[in-house]
Amino acid sequence: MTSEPTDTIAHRRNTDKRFTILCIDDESANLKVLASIFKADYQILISKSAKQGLEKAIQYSPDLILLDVLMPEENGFELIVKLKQHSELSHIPVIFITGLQNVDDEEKGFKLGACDYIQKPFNYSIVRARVHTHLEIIRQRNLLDKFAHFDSLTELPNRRKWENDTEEHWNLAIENTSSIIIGIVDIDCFKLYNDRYGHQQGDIALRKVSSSIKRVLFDYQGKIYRCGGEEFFFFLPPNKDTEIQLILNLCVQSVIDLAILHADSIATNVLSASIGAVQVLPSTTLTIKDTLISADTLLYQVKKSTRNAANFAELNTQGMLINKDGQLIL
Ligand code: GH3
Ligand code: MG
Ligand code: MG
Repeated sequence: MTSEPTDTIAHRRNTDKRFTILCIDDESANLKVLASIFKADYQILISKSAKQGLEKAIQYSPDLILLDVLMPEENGFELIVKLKQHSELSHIPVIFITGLQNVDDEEKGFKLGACDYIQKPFNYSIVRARVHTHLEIIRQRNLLDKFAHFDSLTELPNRRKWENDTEEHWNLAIENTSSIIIGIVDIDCFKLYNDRYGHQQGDIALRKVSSSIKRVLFDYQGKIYRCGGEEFFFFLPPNKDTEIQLILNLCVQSVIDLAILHADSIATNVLSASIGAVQVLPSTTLTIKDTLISADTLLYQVKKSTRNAANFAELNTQGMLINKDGQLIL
């Protein structure tokens, strides 16, 4: 075992307390060494058995797992199989740390899904360098994921994320026989706003409008996505019709409360937004697309009348829109 190297610039740059490493080893001395190597840089969790390790992985969802191969009861090979089969844990990189010198064991570790294999006794610098390398890959993967799923102007999740999430929500709602609310927000007379105040001011307004609606929806466990230029899709969990209308009115009001002057608006004298939303009981006979078309129909009605308002209705299992008075909307 070599002595701990002095701190280097490269090492300091890699320090990131947001990362959590779970170390699983039946020998306390090994856990102590691993903790001492990483505790200045990362959050460290330790487990003395595979069983406890799995529990901690589920509870804390670490960024990286350092796993001993030889442990009594359940060994590291058995645990990695469970980790890779677990939908919430399978993405977590696992590095085996082992006293086994056998090439076949190393090959087995990789075949089971390990991303690296480090032999004991540890060389501090090598363990540290390898862990840093894997965390750097995770950092870059997270960044790519962020770019792929977030809109840089508003910092809201984007259409791609919406498509992933709606499908998940939709299938879960079918499983639980529970309804969901899907809606569309569209800024009123935004072309006229850009024309009068310039595109740059338009961008600033877009950011303000989206974050004000995001805040309201967040209070009711809702989530908003930027799915077009000045168009946003959102979810809300199921609720009483009167409560939903109230939440949607709060969203509309939150935009008015920003008091962004819009002298050319035909709706009012400040920037405003219109909303169309439907509550639906997802089933195999309806699709997310049908629901969005219905929300768009409701939005279009607002745009044709006052703008600066929210129009809400139920979409029944036959795909018909029914308003709060029980009347069919065409
Ligand atoms: P309506 O009330 O009927 O929705 O009218 P509108 O003018 O808002 O609708 P329209 O679809 O005619 O125009 C949308 C405008 O939104 C046009 C486009 O320049 C503007 N827009 C879209 N994306 C952005 C953006 O990222 N930044 C800015 N500043 N403007 C955008
Ligand atoms: Mg618009
Ligand atoms: Mg539009």
